[in-house]
Amino acid sequence: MHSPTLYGSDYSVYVRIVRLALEEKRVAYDLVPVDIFAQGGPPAWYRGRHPFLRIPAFSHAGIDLYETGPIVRYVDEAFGGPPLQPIAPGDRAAMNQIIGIVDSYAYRALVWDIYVETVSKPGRGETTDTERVAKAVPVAETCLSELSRLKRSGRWLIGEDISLADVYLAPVLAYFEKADIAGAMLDRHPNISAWWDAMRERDSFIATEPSD
Ligand SMILES: N[C@@H](CCC(=O)N[C@@H](CS)C(=O)NCC(=O)O)C(=O)O
Repeated sequence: MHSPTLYGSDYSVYVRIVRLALEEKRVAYDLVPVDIFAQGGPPAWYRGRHPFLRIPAFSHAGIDLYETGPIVRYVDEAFGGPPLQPIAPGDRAAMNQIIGIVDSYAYRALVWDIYVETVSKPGRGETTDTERVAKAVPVAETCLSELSRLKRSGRWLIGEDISLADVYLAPVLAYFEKADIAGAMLDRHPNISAWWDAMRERDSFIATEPSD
């Protein structure tokens, strides 16, 4: 079977989610660089891969996909290796609920509103939008307390087996933890802090570290 091709950049949270899934499944893949934030936009051909101009896009054996949710579920189902989705309906629903929290609330609040505003923008000499940060903090608190409540006992979010829930949350926390306020917020949720310590040591996580 041919290796899949992933289009995107290693700095992207969503590209890293797919890369983590591929690494966990031990699937070799080609990463075709697409910088979605390049001046002047991504290359014109990329619109054919992703009409909404987001990263990632994905291709394998004549199947062309965009949107991380279908991509990682395809990766899990089309390749061998350890399953990344639990079988029991309740467990699978809990996994999908965590994915929904990351997609709908955590990505925006923890990455764009807190990390970008308080770490990347000052790093580039730009001014932090403090109102945006202030609005995001309670959303981030709710995300962390809900993740903490939903986390099952065991090493990973849905128990003893790593799943797509872990793969979704890790790249978001990798940015969020760089913000000054993150440490105290994570300390209030020891089960999420312990999970984060384990995730950071995972081979897949180390292998997908952004290049800068
Ligand atoms: N719903 C998309 C979201 C992907 C997404 O937002 N990717 C970001 C990079 S992490 C992006 O392409 N942003 C470009 C932009 O917002 O213009 C998915 O699940 O794949």
